[in-house]
Amino acid sequence: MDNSKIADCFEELAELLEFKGENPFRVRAYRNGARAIRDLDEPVRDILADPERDLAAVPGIGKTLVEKSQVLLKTGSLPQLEALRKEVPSSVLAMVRIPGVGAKKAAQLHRELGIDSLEALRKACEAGEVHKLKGFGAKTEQAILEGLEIAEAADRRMRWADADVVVGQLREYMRQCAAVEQLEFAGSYRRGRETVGDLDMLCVASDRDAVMDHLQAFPERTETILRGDEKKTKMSIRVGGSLQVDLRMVEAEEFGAALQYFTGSQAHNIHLRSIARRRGLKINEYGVFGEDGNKRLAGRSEEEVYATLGLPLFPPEIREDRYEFEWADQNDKLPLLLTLDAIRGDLHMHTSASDGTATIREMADAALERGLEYIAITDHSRRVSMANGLTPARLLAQWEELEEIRKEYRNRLTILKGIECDILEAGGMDLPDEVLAEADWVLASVHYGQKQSREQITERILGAIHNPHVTCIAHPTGRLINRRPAYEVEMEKVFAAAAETGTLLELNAHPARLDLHDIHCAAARRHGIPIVINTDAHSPEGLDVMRYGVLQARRGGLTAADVANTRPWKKLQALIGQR
Ligand code: DGT
Ligand code: CA
Ligand code: CA
Ligand code: ZN
Repeated sequence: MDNSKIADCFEELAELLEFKGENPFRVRAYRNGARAIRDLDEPVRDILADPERDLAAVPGIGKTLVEKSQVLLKTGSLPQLEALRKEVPSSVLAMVRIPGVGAKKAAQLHRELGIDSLEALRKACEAGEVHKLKGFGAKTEQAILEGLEIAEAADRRMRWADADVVVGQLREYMRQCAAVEQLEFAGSYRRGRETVGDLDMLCVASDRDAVMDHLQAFPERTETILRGDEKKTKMSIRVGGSLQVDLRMVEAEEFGAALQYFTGSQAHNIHLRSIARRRGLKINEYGVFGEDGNKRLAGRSEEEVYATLGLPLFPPEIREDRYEFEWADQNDKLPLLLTLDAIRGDLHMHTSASDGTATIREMADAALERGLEYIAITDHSRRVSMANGLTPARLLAQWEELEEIRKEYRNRLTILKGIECDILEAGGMDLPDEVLAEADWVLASVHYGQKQSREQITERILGAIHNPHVTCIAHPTGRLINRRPAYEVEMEKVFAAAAETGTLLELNAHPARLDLHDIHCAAARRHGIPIVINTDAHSPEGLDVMRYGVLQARRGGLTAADVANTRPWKKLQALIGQR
């Protein structure tokens, strides 16, 4: 059993216990433990097997989790988990994931209406049975219906970062097949879309049967949906019980055309076809052809396919027919999109002072290892009591400690005094202005009252933007991909106020958040608002999610100049100083 499977078990345990109404701190302990194990860079098995080492010394992992990990490794299951699974069927648990339901309401729906699946819940809502329950109402019923859409979409589409794990395994595995000559993943995965419906794998091979046999033996394969027609061009399998992978076999001289076609998007392809037609050419997955349809003018490489149409090689991330063709029209060269190596700092991370697992020094060392020049320590403020948020006194004490640590890192890493300060439900900041005034970097964020009305939540966020001590709004819309919708905040007003006051907006790089999303990034760019891409790390390894943020920023058409934390800290400080 590998780390991610162990983490899955603890995550599920947390969910089941939450459903049962268990103590929230215990639930949180399992969640934190799951996260810590997922982030470990060596197998739990190895740590446990080494008598010199202590798994409980890993922050976030307590004694109970160590014992349960031992049981999992030895027996492959947990009696407590098995019992809970019997008690709470997974179809019932699926309700917990619906925004607007949560553990308590799900339990009530199950108990009082006997609802045991998403489908049954939809029917009950549509029949108007749900709003009659105590504690529910017409508004809740409506929210559940909307939440159902998200829950059902989550069944169909996987987050990019999860699909990327499968891609990594498949790349490694397919490399072991001698018949493979060229292999690439196309589709929404290659475009870096935040969720992926299925994977599209293209392959040039000396022996198609050998490649298909090899794929058939992929250890994570759970089903073969289809295998080969006469021409042996297609195969589809399912991996891990959920993600479909389509394999397409192509010839080397059409590889570029196929890669272009299957990368899409469909809208991009349709636009491309109309450009080809205007030039008297034909384009399809086999190549670019003259009008008579016989002579292949391009096909081997994508670059050649685009060049034949008089177009640049568009980065896959912007092939959505949003602005790429306009860009190509207006510029000799496309703007260079942001790359990971341009990021110099990370301005959102937590330590063990709130709900992180590591100390300031450990986070600083991890940042140095990743080549960063500066970081901000931004623990939660007191309102987030579940995460042990900081009171003014504790924050000031942290900053005193930080002054000392700074000296050790001088000339190597700039460590900023920061805070992730909650925007209170009634409006206003969770910490007094005179405390915020002492910070180098103030993130403001909403964690409570996320379901407030459009007016209320927009007013709250605008209030934070107008607070002169607030430098940046963290995860501005609050959405969790496949999990929770955005606040009803009016983003146009947020953009206008941010542009007016010089407040920065975050692109939170956590793969479940990616907030702001690509379209909002493009809008911020139009408003001239610098974006800050942050990891929101809760552990040293949490700093590695930066790449997901960069991918989303590229989809939004952002260049290094549009992203504030590509600047050295002194320049970024000057930018903030203008507000
Ligand atoms: P997904 O899988 O839903 O996340 O999204 P995609 O974009 O990967 O879509 P998929 O897997 O259905 O097809 C891969 C690409 O193949 C798609 O982006 C564009 C191309 N394609 C598929 N069907 C059509 C079509 O009917 N017309 C055109 N022009 N292109 C298509
Ligand atoms: Ca696809
Ligand atoms: Ca597909
Ligand atoms: Zn945070």
